[in-house]
Amino acid sequence: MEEKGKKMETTVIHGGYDSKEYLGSLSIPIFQTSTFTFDNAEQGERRFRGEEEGYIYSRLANPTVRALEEKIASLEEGEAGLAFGSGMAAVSAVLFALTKAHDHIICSQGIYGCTFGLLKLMNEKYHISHDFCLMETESQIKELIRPETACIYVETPVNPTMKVIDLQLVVKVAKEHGIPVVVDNTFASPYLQQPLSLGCDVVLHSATKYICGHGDVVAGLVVGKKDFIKNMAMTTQKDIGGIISPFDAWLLLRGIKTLPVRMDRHSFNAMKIYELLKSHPMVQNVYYPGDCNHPQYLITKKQMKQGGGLISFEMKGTKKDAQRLLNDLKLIKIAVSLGDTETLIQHPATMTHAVVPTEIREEMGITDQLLRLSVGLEAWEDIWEDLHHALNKAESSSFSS
Ligand code: LCS
Repeated sequence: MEEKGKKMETTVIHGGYDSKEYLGSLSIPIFQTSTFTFDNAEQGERRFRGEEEGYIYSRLANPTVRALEEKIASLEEGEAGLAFGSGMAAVSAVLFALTKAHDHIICSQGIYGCTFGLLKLMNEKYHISHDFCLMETESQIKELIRPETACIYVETPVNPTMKVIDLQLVVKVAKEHGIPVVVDNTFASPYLQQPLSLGCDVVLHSATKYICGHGDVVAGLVVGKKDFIKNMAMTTQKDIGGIISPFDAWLLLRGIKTLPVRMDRHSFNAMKIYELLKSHPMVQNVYYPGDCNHPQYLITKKQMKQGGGLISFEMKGTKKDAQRLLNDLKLIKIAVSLGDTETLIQHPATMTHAVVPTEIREEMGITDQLLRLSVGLEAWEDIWEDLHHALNKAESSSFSS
């Protein structure tokens, strides 16, 4: 394709699409169709047998969706991509593709709440067990490896604690034992981090977040080796069926074009807000991977282009104080999800990670005072004004009480 060897800023715009194939249409058409007609019965048979290239039915493949899959594969520098109707459809399709009953998964300590729920379900229904691992040293990972360990699953930066995991360290141990490494790259996006280029085997996204960027689609994406993706397409995607609609694929293709511009601005705004948050007397701790005081800053520097748009911070006081801060905000919206143009804030202990039992949640570092801020694309001064006002209100009420 003409974008081969080009920079990411060019690939997001031109990658995976050739307008010549679509009557010169600059923007890819939305193939809003459930099925595709065959010229005759024999052609239908050949397509089903895989003897002839061509579309059959939109759960199997669709041209708009295919363009998205090619785009994400080129952005992640992988061989092939697959699109899903949600990030969780992508996570579950990957985990079910890599495991069988009685297998074992090693997982980063700290993952999205529903991924935690999925691991629990897999254990209860299919005896596919898991161990959480800090993944700070090789030996921490090595001591958990068993003959039936089927994959190592890593989220970095971790939702919502913003811990960063050294992917090269994980890959080194995994390769020694022939275990595939799966990375949830949702928080970084391919613009800031490319796990496949660090030796990981599969990368996935909740495309609902930065890939979409505008808060109007729920979707998931997976990139990996051709054979693995082909196998998933024919099994855990085709037969479980968590596909994306052509219109949502088109919205993602549109959003992706501005991914680098948005990520630069998200990161710039987040750094500004981080600097201000850390000096406010009502803030106990702030976690932002782009800051040189972050405990894993050297890893961030090695594997991420910038710190990204997410910050988590602990308020002084109690759960009630954290909730009151949310209620005192005006511009910043109280909502789960992240990576949108709007700045969003949520309380992980009672929202995204409410399903995680308290004891495990605390081990993950999710306290009752922790808040997660997805810094949007508004002027940082306006975002700060809103936060500052609410923090000052919290400070004055803490003095008066
Ligand atoms: N992986 C990560 C890291 C996520 O943050 C999420 C969703 C998913 C997978 C699942 O993606 P979905 O099915 O929602 O597209 N995270 C959310 C969050 O932090 N707030 O709301 C959803």
